Amino acid sequence: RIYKRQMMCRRDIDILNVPFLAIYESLIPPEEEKLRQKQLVALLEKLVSKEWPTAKLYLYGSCANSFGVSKSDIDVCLAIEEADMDKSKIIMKLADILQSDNLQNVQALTRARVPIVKLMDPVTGISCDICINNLLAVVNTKLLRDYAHVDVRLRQLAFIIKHWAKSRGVNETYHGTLSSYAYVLMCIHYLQQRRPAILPCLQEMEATYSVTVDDIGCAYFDQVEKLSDFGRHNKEAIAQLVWGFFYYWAYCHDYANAVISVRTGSIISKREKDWTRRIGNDRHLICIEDPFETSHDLGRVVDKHSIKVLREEFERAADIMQYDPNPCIKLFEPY
Ligand code: 3AT
Ligand code: MG
Repeated sequence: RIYKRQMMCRRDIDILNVPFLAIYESLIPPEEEKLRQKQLVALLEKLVSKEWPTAKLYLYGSCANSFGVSKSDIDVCLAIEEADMDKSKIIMKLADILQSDNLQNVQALTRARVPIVKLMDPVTGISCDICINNLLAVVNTKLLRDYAHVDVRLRQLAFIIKHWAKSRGVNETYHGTLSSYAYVLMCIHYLQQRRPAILPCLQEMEATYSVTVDDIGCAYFDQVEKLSDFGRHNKEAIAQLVWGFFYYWAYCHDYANAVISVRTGSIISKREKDWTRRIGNDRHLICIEDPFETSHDLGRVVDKHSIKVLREEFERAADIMQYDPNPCIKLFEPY
């Protein structure tokens, strides 16, 4: 299946920038929404600090990585040093504290893979998940946000790809498809390997930011304001990039042997990572290396059935981009 089809010249591709940019713009959260999120976080901070004065709250995920579309839930991490208390006890206690205030539907999910408190702000309708000490997620959130500041085309592409994935039902890890986080990494990788490159590899550059979280060293160049003209030699615009992205995942990626690695800015081999066979539930049918937790394959949720669904969706999207006179409608058609 690899290299099955030539990516044909589509002379009208640049006409499609207008509708794609319009979709991108329509997904950007309005300032007012951002303000309400901040107010909710300020309220949570006030309540938490009464019980744990030294604890800190961090936003992570799409509300902080700049890939959040309008009306997203917010993800919050409570950083707390309570050596004598296990996570589920902290979760129960946190739920207790929040319950007593004006918040609605406060639920402690202590048995989930990642224990969280879920709640909703009745004023704004914003839903919020709070986890404990998941600081790697806070750091990978910063990495994604820093990449977004290098070139605006990343944010445009990732919004379109996330919107497509949600419309087509392939953004559901519990059904064996990929997380939003995985899709954003796929976009970063795609823009790193364009020639000329649109994004650099920040982790291969001299580190200006360095932290150790859960014994994992996280270091990279984060002075991204100095890189604002990095991609200037590449003139590809959004429609071309969307097309190229789908074409890459439909017809160019070597699923049998390749791992995409934002950390190195390149492809590495499955053999090198020992991801060639199934271990437990990890099948490694599509391999996306986490930039910091390098033993973690974000494609591990994908199974024999869902890999087929995913690849068919990539092919469908690539073919629509190639042949459909008005791809913006069909591409996002609900599945
Ligand atoms: P949505 O807009 O909510 O769909 P999101 O960016 O919030 O997108 P997720 O809900 O998938 O993305 O995940 C929230 C954050 O949690 C994103 C990332 O910082 C972290 N995260 C998610 N999945 C993983 C993972 N498998 N490994 C490490 N960090 C992860
Ligand atoms: Mg989220």
